[in-house]
Amino acid sequence: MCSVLPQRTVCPLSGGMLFPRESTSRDVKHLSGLWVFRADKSPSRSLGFEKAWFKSRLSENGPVIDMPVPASYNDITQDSSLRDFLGWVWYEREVVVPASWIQNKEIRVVLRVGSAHYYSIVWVNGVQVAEHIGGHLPFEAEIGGLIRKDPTRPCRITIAVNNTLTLETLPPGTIQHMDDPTMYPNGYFVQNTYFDFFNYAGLHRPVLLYTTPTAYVDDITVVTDFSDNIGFVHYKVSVQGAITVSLKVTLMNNDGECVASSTEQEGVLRVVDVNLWWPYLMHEKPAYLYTLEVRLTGDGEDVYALPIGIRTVEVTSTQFLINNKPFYFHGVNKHEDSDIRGKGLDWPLIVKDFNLLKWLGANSFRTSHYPYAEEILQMCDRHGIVVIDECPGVGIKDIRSFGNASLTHHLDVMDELVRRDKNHPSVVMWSVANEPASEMPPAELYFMTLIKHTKALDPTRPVTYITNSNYARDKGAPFVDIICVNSYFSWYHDPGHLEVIPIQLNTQFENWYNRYQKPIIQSEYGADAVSGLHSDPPMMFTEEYQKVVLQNYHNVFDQKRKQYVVGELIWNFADFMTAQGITRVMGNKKGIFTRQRQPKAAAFILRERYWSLANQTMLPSWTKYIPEHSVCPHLQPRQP
Ligand code: GCB
Repeated sequence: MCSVLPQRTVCPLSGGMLFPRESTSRDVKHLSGLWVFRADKSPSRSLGFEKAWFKSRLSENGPVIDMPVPASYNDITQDSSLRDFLGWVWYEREVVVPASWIQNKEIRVVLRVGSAHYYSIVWVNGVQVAEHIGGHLPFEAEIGGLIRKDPTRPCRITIAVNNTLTLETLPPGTIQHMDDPTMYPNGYFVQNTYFDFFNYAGLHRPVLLYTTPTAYVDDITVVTDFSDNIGFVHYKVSVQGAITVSLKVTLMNNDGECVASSTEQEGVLRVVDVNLWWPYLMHEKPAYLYTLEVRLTGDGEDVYALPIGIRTVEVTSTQFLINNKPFYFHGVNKHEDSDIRGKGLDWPLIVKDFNLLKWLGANSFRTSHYPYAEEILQMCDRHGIVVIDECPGVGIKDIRSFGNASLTHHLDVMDELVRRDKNHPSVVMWSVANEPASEMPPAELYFMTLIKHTKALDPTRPVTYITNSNYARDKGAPFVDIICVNSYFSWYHDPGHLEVIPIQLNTQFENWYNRYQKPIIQSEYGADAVSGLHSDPPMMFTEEYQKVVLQNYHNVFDQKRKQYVVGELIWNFADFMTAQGITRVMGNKKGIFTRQRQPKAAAFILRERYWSLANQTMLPSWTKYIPEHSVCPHLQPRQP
């Protein structure tokens, strides 16, 4: 058995992106709620800059409306021109900052934006403090100095967000101007995208202020390993603002007891009788988390407590191993998507989705097609849901999106993604793209560079991209650790012909495996079903057809998972919104749940299957577990 991921090194640090947490030395002030909002509907879309809307209150230079944050702005009003708006929108919020933050000059005040889609500029009291490209990752600015300049004023935060995509953004898009006056109104333009979800925009994740002392813990990187019953936590702490660094690192178990400690900035903690982090349904105590507390002393005290899980990930030519045991992905692909909120973070929805995942017996998901909120990954850590973490490299179809500017941005996005998510035990693999035109000649150098770069950032996790191209012409496959393949037999190919699935799926697997000898995940498969539409014999778009597509795929998975298929991820967990088009009926209907999270017939098929798979793949030592969510007596785990 040869491992392709033998190294256990800590990746280099340069500027951290630790999730803001309260501690004895840090405060967090959430700015969720109502913000003031205006879309710049001027023909050039640049009136806001010409009139410097950031210099005074937005309400002083034109009409404003209420806008909830976090949320996409598109579905909040009855105005279709706002739903389909292209260009700059302006958000504003005034905050009263605690006096202690102003008075104590030894405090850093940091403004953090969880996600602003797509391109954004931030001002505080009229002064630009940040600019960020990319819609799915956080960015920050230190604003203490600015707000101390005039402590009597509230702190006015203005954020301008632009959803325009270009051939060099991730995802890419193009703006098309329609100049024929006999066909289109004057100045008419539309945005073309090459991906299948609505390009929701706005402040999608929490915006907040947090404090740290001026000497502070800037970043922590953790890599874990174990041998027999000893766990190893390799860690490295990056400190900023301190002349001399003096710190204490304490690892606590989930009863709060210290199990290892050190005073070094970098080192290895040894954990006797380690509790490993196991995926949901693989072990009777899944998702065990320790807390790594870093306490900086000396120039001032800073405390940061990072939840960590001790686990390993490896890939062989036929298996995916977690803690040296074969792991089979039985899970879903998701979207951040719901009624009214669009892509806005919504706790009721998040908790509901996790309850549904557990009901389903799913042990994993892919963050199709962009990084999800950190809050969601924290839930995965806590519940043992394994994650394939995907960057927003979706819809790379045009040869001009393989140029240097695109690649440079793609590398930057991977830096940001790995920096943000490197310490999550639930994240077991990076996906650098979804269905790029990987048969085009420039794809070879592009993906070689991208994958090598990602592996250098994090040598401990496998790297892949999701393909739907022909196995023989795919240029990037030699560089990935795992083949992830999407296919829609009897849907986009041979529509209506369910009988072709077994032979075509078998051929797909054999071709890919024989050529590359790498494990394979069926990273997407499925069929649209409009909830409540029925026909027997099954016809396309009915619940019965979706169900039978799944069953046909499952029969082949059951043969191939004995060999080299290591996972199956249904497309999709829930129905989701797309751009309007003749193949979409109020969005994509391949969900096994509706957009409102009600099950279609396929959900019950999948639930039976996933619990049955869990029953077959859990660890032999785990014999007394009765799945509390399962109502199917024949799916109980095997007895001793
Ligand atoms: C795919 C894409 C996904 C689409 C799906 C579909 O291959 O990766 O974004 O939504 O097919 O339903 O067409």
